[in-house]
Amino acid sequence: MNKKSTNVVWAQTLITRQDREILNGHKSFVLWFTGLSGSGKSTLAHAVEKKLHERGCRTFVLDGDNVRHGLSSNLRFSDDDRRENIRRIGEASKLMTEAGIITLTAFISPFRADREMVRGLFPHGEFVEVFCSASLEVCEGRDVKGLYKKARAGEIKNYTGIDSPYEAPVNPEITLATGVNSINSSVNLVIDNLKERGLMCDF
Ligand code: ADX
Repeated sequence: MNKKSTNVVWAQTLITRQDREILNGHKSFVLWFTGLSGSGKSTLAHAVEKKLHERGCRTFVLDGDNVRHGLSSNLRFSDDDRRENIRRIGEASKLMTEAGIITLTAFISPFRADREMVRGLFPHGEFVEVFCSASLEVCEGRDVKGLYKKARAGEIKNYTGIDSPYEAPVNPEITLATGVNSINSSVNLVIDNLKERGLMCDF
């Protein structure tokens, strides 16, 4: 990205992120769900959020479909626009974690380099990539929004998995086999993994 802002200085704060984490009683970090459309990203992000919320954590979900109605409403689905979409979400997630919030994001985020760019915004260990692994057949079979059908018919161009690529993570922190596992077992797997990483108090 071309940085165009000049003559700006970083403003110091009196309250630090650590102060906020102590007040909240938990660490803040980002859980970055990635996968094909229909692979279960949103469903799982919201289900994990519910579990964390019930246990007293401060959380927020940034969801692809919602963000594209506002923050990214001027972007389409070209490679460049997807990159800019992910950059914005990455920066928004960083602000939210600075505010002490456990941030869950649900975007296809199809390009490895873009996800790595976001990872680079965070201190080591605070970007947790969650790969929702389901085959195109499974996702297309679900076709909750009817968009795969439209893409096959040529009514939507650059549809991920059809005529635009999805680059699976090479070494994600968590892989969820969302084509076969139940929502509940995937949620438990995420929570257990977070405990192992020391990202949660032991409830
Ligand atoms: S991303 O590639 O930039 O990460 P994002 O997660 O924001 O995508 O948006 C994906 C959602 O937009 C899909 O779930 C689908 O509902 C809708 N969509 C519309 N057009 C496309 C397209 N060409 N490719 C993928 N998703 C699309």
